[in-house]
Amino acid sequence: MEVQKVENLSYKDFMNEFYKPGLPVVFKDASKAWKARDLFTPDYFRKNYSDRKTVVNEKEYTMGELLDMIENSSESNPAPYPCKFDIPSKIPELLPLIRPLGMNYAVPNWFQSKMFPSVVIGNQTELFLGSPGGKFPVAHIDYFHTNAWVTQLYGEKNFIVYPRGQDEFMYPKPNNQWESEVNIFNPDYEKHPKYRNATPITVTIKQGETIFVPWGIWHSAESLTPSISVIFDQINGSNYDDYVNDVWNYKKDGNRMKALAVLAYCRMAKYFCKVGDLFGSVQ
Ligand SMILES: O=C(O)CCC(=O)C(=O)O
Ligand SMILES: [Fe+2]
Repeated sequence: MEVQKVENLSYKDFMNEFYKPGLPVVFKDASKAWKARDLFTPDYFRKNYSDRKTVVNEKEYTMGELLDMIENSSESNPAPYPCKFDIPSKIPELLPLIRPLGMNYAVPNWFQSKMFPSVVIGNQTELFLGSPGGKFPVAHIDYFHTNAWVTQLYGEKNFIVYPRGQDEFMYPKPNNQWESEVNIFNPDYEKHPKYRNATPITVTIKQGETIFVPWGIWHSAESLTPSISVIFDQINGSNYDDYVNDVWNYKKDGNRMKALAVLAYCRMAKYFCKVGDLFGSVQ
């Protein structure tokens, strides 16, 4: 498997060639739907949002502090990665700049439906800041069977994806099946001999490009330069039942009544979202 880069792909061809078979793909031009394209730079965030705060590795930083760290980081001494800001709660001013969120490809997305509040479980719209050598801490499958869309708005990042069917080579953690025990950037083959059979595919996501990471695909990432990305999640009729099942498994051992109420709500919402799809209401 290789990750193709496409341009001017029709929605129909995307659905048939990549979405339905669950293959990752890089769009060279999807982000032209967003005002954020060519606007997001470290200087833009320093000028406008220097005071916004987020927590990285349990420590609170301002955007300005993080940008300083990123500017001064080197491959051998990288700033922490990823530095994430939840866009709706921390920098809501960015929302109009990343509309339509799905760039006319990540549709339908039931997380965008009025049936779901933006804070619903598994739904994230985040700004990621990184610097050269900044590696995602763990190879993983995204929680809750969501599809992920990662748009590189400044700088470059390597994305590492694995073809489906390589779970046994990835050594899922016994206490967390979504995360790999293998340090894929420096594998220990004595400890994880089957990882030799894994076939990681690395693709460089350049400024303006977007990678679609279908649910269930092992992946990780590494920034190559100072880097700004926007990441959001997608659910719809194709992964919704798995999503609901994951939400149930996550919640069932807590407050049982609450978990049952969430389950009932999710099941009911499915029918409203399906009807919405018929009318193309979710963009
Ligand atoms: O762009 C990246 O660093 C990878 C992010 C990712 O895979 C995630 O947040 O789940
Ligand atoms: Fe991920």
